[in-house]
Amino acid sequence: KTRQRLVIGNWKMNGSLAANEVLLKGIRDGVENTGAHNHCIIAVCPSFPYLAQVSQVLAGSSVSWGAQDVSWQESGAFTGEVSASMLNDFNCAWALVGHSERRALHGETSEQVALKAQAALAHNITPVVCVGETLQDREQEKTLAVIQAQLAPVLALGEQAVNKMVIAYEPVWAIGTGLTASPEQAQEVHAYIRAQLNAIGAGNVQVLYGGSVKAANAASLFAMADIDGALVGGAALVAEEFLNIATA
Ligand code: G2H
Repeated sequence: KTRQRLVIGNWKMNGSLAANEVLLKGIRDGVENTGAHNHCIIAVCPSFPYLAQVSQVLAGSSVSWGAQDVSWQESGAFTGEVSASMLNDFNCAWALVGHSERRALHGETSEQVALKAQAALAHNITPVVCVGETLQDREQEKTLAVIQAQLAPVLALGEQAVNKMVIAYEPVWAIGTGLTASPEQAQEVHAYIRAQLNAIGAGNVQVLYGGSVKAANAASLFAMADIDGALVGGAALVAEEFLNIATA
């Protein structure tokens, strides 16, 4: 594979100043000691209030950081929202957009997700666009149709934009449940996403897998032709486990 590997920790709504300090130093120092950054790009996405802390602790290290969401608006009367230019102030390299928890719990639509990706790009932040089917979708054999519908407004932004993105495939039934898609199940969807990307001339975009990734299953997932890394939730909250995924 010529595409650079990428492992991103999505901390979700976890952490505290004290706990983050330990975790960040563990990751930062562990990356240097293991040389994990020679294998892949490593990043963490904390909750918004901790971006300042993360940018301080990780400054000058081989670990980058990002946000778990971003507004599609520039500024103004959008209570509770955080803009891409604000993320620039904290040197965020990444912004997750369209995580299934936001789609499910906050009603985010695929059109809104595309707008968020566009807003991130406008501020030189790499959007990590999350897609994935529910268990019901899968049982009704709608997986690929759901992925296609979720990707459509994003792909409509065009080759130039999409080439600056990362896609994350996260089957909803595998998120935080301990259930993981088998490498073959994941690869089938990754290959489909790759074909969609290829069709608009963006075949080299990194496609990450997410959903109960841990050190024990990372290597077999990463061995698949179209899996370029992982978006890691629970296992990203323990430095050693996260590093073992990055070196897998
Ligand atoms: C999927 C993933 C990270 P977890 O949401 O985005 O979380 O690894 O806990 O399933």
